[in-house]
Amino acid sequence: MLFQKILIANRGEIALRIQRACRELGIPTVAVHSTADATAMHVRLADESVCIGPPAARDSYLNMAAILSAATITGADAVHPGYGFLSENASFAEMVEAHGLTFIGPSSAHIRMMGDKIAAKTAMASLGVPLVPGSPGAVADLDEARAVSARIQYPVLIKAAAGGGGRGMRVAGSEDKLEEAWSQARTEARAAFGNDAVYIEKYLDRPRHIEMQVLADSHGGVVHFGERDCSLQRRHQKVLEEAGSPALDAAARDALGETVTAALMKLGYRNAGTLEFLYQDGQFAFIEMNTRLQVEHPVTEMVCGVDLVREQIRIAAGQRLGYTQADVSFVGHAIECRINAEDPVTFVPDPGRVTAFHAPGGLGVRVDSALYAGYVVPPYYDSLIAKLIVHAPTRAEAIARMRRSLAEFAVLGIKTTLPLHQRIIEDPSFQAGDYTIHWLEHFMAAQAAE
Ligand code: MV4
Repeated sequence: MLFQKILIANRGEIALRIQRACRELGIPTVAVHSTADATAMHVRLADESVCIGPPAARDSYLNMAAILSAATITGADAVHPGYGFLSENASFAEMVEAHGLTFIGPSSAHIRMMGDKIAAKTAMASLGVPLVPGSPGAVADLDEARAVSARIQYPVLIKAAAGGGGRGMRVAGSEDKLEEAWSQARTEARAAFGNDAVYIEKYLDRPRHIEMQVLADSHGGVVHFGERDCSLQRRHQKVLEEAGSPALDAAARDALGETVTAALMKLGYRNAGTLEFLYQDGQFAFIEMNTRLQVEHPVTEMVCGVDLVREQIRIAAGQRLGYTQADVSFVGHAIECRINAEDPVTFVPDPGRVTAFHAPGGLGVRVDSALYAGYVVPPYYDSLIAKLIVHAPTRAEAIARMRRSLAEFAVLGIKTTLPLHQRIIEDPSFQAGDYTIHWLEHFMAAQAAE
């Protein structure tokens, strides 16, 4: 018996994704919802549901006391946090365990460690994971910033220790720009995180964002599931992801995979984790680790044939992975398009009533969504409304499958980013796999100029 009942502390497509894994394992689920989500699909499909507060996330999906009360009154014995919201909140993981429940994720100590980007880098460096050249830890003052920058050479990037997702970062192209970048980064870090600790790295000007998916059990078993290329993003919001990366071959994947699994084994890490790397000129450099299930996990599931959420639940219940790296194989290519309720040109959110909904299907097509015809997309939360994932034997066939799936997809009544994806996949340099983290910005600017 894995668990009696799992409370899913999330909403939307990821709440459904977790429910599906629970149902296949025979585990009843409890949905939680805000008053704005009373008619949401994740509530309709759950075995039980509890209203945890008003629409604003801080009063509902971030309300730890309400969520723990919901778990207690329904007799849940485990909590899956999904992504976002409380998924990387170490205090929440601690509180879940203090209530005698199992947190389906890593230990609170590892969540806390990776939440501090300096601690994460220090740990990874000591475990043999390559880093970007930079300061060995926090940089105390402008004099030290000057010394570090002179050593690693300009341009440099000042980053907030409590940051991530791009907040509190400033580039300095030369020494005369350092003082301004330094004070801006400190001020922004203090305002955004209440913590003005910063560190410095060599600024890489045209990297790809490549991340490695790992699972670790509580018996020392650690396996990786290859990489995802998440370079196509806008303002630190990912737009389209692929597994594998068009830039890596099997040998490069195996080598990086070996490095990360060895590191996480030594660290005693448990459950799902993703290590983020910048990749430029054939070199990998670790930047951050995410201690949660990620939005883009389906592309990995498609090429590896693994149910990552099922594995998270089994690991949390103390089970062994039951397979080794040699049992993991990578078949074909997968692409995910994130469909948001947004204007496809300006990215301004466009919540409202979905008047018609038709999802594509057929061989190698997966749609993760909580949408239905008549649903009103609320304005209070993230604008992701669906993930369209395709899998095919080759990347070219995956692109062809994505093209025909996007053409089948109908979401009426609100603006969506479907047309943006249709333009991206027709672009020759996308088709060639020739892109960096800056590609989408340039693509959007070129489209606007046309
Ligand atoms: C960098 C970088 C270039 N050089 N670090 C942005 C968010 C955070 N996760 C790390 N980020 C970056 N770190 C060095 N040394 C460029 C970025 C970056 C970026 C990274 C991944 C995906 C998209 C990005 C968009 C802009 C900047």
